Order: sequence, then C-alpha cells, then structure tokens
Amino acid sequence: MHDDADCIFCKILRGEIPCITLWEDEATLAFMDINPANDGHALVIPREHAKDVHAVSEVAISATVLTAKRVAAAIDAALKPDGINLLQCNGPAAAQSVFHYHMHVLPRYEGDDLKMNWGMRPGDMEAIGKFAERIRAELG
Ligand code: DGP
Repeated sequence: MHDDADCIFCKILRGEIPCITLWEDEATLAFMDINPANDGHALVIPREHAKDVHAVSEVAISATVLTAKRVAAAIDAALKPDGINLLQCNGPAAAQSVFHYHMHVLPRYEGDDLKMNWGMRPGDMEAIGKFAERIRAELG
C-alpha cells in the first residue's frame, strides 16, 4: 500500500502523530479534525496514500465513502445537528491543505453561516474529545 513519508495523514496512520480516533478498519481511519469548522467536525481517510480525487483508487474512495456514511450516521445520532456536509477538496484553489485524499464529515447547525472555504482556527482539544466520545458511542 502506498505511503508517503512526509504526509501528515500518513504520519497519523503510522501512529507518529496522535489523533482522536472515531473508527478504523482495514481500509480507512476516521478521526476528529483539530481545526473544527463546527462542533463534531470529523475526517475520513483511506490508509492508502493518494493526494486527491484524481489519484485515489476506486477501492480506496469507495471504502472512504462507506466509512463517511457510517460516521455521518453516528454524528447525526450523537449530536443531532440540523444537517451534515460530506465534502472533500482538491487543489489549493478548492481549499485543499492536506494532500492525502480525505472526506470532511461536517455537522451543520442552523445559522452557522459557514462558507465553503471556512478558514482554519485551532479547536479546544478537550471539547473535541468530548464530542468524539459521544460519536464513538454511536459507532459501537
Ligand atoms: P483540507 O483543507 O480539505 O485539506 O482539510 C484538511 C483538514 O485537516 C483541515 O480541516 C485541518 C485538518 N488537519 C490538519 N492537520 C491535522 C492534524 O495533524 N490532525 C488532525 N486531526 N487534523 C488535521
């Protein structure tokens, strides 16, 4: 499986950088975003390194979408947001900042006024951990 020495998400997959894990299986990992655009913001990545939608394999993208669906259901049950965006960015102009294909599972709340390129600010890690506990409880 392709792995990139310098990729931050590959480092998370290798356990070199910590993350707040929500779900893992043989093909994917789901974890909390450390720069959450909203409460409960999660990411899903394939284990296979590929920089974007053009490079990712059909097997890896399929597994990522299935895990994103599972995580979205858990977020919906745990946090009861008003909506959820599943979205992913390709290229700097589309606001991609980490070049390892990934899907955002982004809870939406009425009036949150989130724009497509939401900008990054560090989250409160304790609060993120608490949201993760609630989502994990729904993942079983
Ligand atoms: P994008 O802009 O679509 O490439 O999204 C990358 C996301 O990854 C962004 O929302 C912030 C998040 N992120 C960046 N570095 C880390 C990290 O080291 N850990 C975690 N959990 N998330 C990260």
